[in-house]
Amino acid sequence: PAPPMLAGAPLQRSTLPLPVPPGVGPAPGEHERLLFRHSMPAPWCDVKDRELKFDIIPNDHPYHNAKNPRTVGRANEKLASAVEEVKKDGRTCLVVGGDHSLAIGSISGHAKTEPVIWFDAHADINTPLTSLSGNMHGQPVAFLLKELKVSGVPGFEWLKPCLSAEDIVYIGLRDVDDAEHSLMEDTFKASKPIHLSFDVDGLDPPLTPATGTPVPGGVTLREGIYVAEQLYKTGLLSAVDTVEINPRLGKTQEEVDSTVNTAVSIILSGFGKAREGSHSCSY
Ligand code: HAR
Ligand code: MN
Ligand code: MN
Ligand code: MN
Repeated sequence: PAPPMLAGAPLQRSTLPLPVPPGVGPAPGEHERLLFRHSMPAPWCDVKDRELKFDIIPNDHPYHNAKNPRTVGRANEKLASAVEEVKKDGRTCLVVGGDHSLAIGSISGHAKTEPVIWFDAHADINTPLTSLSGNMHGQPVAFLLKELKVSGVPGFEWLKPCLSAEDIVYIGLRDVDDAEHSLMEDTFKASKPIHLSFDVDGLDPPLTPATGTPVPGGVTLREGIYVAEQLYKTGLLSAVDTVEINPRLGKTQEEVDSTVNTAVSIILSGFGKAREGSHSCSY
């Protein structure tokens, strides 16, 4: 479809219902019905709606620290087939959840599995053995990763892990359990040196006014520093560019200073300076 023309389009207040995990909340179909009722038709999209009904499996005892494994596993099996069909039909698939455990089925069904951007405050990489909460929405990445070899979970007999650690990019993490830290250290011990090419205009313009081609709506300083800190912590950062810093373009000394100071704080973070209150462990 042609790209949407959004300029001037009136903003619609979202009235979407809260996400509902499989098997919990509104009766089957109700969630989708609500969503359908409240959604504004997107005129540039040819939308084909479908509804999945999930069974609640009785006596669904925990498997180690994974609660409701059969119910979640079968629901995901169904979801995986549905996503597969949508993709075979040549369509873009939008899954409206539901908690994050649905990524197991959604990503498996997609299965072309190009890189996955996991945008989340959480790493969701606990296994049934490491999870403290028992919540399966804290575990989908572990189920999907070939490296972690999660197996034997009832309800997931159908599942073949389809992701490699190198296929995952995390953005936004800020609540990671200790066990997840170690799993990530072991699993994402990626091998290749990393090159960070950091254009300061990726940041929000007020942070670096002395740059040639500012674009509104950029990354916050906090986010930028976070990225640099995380890359440092991989131990693999082997080259960093910081580019488009142009003091001549500052209209005042203050603009020059803020641009330079911002760039310096990114660089320092990339080379190991931790903010106060940062995690003290080596991850
Ligand atoms: N790490 C915690 C756990 O495993 C919290 C996970 C919370 N996960 C989500 N999805 N809300 O991202 O229980
Ligand atoms: Mn999540
Ligand atoms: Mn989360
Ligand atoms: Mn949390």
